[in-house]
Amino acid sequence: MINKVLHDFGIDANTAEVNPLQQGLINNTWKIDCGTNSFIIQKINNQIFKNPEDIADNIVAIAKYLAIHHPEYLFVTPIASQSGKHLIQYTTNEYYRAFPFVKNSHAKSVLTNPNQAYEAAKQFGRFTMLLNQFDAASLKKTIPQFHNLSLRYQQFNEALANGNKERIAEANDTIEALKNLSNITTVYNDIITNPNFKVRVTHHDTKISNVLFDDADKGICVIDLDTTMPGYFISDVGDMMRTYLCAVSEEETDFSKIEIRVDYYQALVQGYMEEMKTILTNDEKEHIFYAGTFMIYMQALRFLTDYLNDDVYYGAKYPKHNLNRAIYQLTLLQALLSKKEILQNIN
Ligand code: GN1
Ligand code: MG
Repeated sequence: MINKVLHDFGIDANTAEVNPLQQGLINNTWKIDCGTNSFIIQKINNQIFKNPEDIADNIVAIAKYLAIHHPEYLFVTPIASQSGKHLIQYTTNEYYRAFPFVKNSHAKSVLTNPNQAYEAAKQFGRFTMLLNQFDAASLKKTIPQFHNLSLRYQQFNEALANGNKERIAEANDTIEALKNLSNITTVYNDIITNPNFKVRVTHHDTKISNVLFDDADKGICVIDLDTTMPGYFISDVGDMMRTYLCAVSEEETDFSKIEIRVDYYQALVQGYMEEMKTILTNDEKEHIFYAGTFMIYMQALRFLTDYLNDDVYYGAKYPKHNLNRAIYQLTLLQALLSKKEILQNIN
């Protein structure tokens, strides 16, 4: 299959070296090296992105705007196929696209110093800031209600009512702990009715592997715009907190290793605010710490809901995988909340 895809994007499969990249839980990604040229090929998971054309439309709309208003900004756009398409559909479930590989860049799967948090946060901040005058509401919602915390809480309750009974009993402690934190959802409900919270162009997947770095570890640009759509800044800042502040990955099962690194928090907020401080409203600025609680809580709910629903969304590599992922997020949330006094003064 991949050879056909290469051919359709005008890449010579005979000279190409194809390497799968272990990236993300949803799409499949390959790096293609052809002599001095390299490409990224991705297969879109259209169980989750029900209308992959929407992703391509959003990227084209943003690319056009940036080319006019910020031509100096490096924005990685998909390559057109031989027949001029940015996304090729083969069968009902097979959508592929290609990107040029940015020369002298690398992506990271983990952070090893706070400066990387600063650089990444600056890149995500710059992306939203440069698009401040772009009509965010005109973007297509590639996953409707993606970061709607009320809905995630409701789905959690539905799983408690209709999910796997054995798993519900087994996960009782985690379920109760998450129910006790439902005030995080209450704050979200206030945010969405507050006119001082702006709907902005939001990336919605700000993990470290979605930033390209140069050899000197300076951030170059953001990538993976699949979930870029209208949203609130708390999604992007919060997901950075969720994925940058702890030294061990979300797959860790030794929960005693979960700690919040204050210096990374400081660097993250500094990098983001350097770009965003002039456009964020006061109400938004008062919710920087909240952003972390919001995203970690939502991810805990999503993993646990999936566990109770027999892993239909995320899949599982071993029996308690999604329960462990949920416990990790809950532990991370507790660690974050325990440092609230120190962290909420950083802005
Ligand atoms: C999924 O595929 P990946 O890893 O980029 C998920 C995110 C979750 C993340 C948790 C479309 O992202 O929302 O935060 O897993 N993306 C989708 O690892 O559901
Ligand atoms: Mg992604």
